[in-house]
Amino acid sequence: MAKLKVLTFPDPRLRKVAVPVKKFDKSLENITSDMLETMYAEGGIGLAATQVDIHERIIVMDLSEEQNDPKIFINPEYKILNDKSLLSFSEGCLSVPGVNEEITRPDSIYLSWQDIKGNFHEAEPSGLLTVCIQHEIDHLEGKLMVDYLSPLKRGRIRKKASK
Ligand code: GNR
Ligand code: NI
Repeated sequence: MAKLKVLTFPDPRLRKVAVPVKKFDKSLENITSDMLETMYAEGGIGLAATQVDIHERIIVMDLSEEQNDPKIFINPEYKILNDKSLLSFSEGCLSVPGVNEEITRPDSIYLSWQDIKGNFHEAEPSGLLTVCIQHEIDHLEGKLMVDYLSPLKRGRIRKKASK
């Protein structure tokens, strides 16, 4: 196991689009294990591979209070079921340290993914999981929470980060 370095905004590597995982092998197990170690060490509730400069469609998450319920999502995809059902949540990001901003996202989604063995799963999540999975899938698409903010706010955050 190894703790990995988390890239921070405005690092251009955070803008890369991740490719699907094709091989469900020991190397994938090692990556997810390192990602979980990194997420726990940094105090995050989720982490996308993009954030540790691995550009494959891998997400780890732990939404439990005790931080003892690790979840792995490989090749996750979602569809918005009802674009009128929205949820506002104060989001933070390990790649945008020190920033917490209210972001509004669709609350009603259909989610599919593969597990570490390559088996397929689907769910209709609600609450924090819908917020977090959309935040993480954004990372895999090279998108960051700052992209939802006004250009003025984004500029201020960039300025602060470059000091
Ligand atoms: O630790 C994190 N907390 C969080 C809070 C609200 C919405 C999303 C998140 S994810 C974030 C960790 C992170 O940056 N994942 O990409
Ligand atoms: Ni993030």
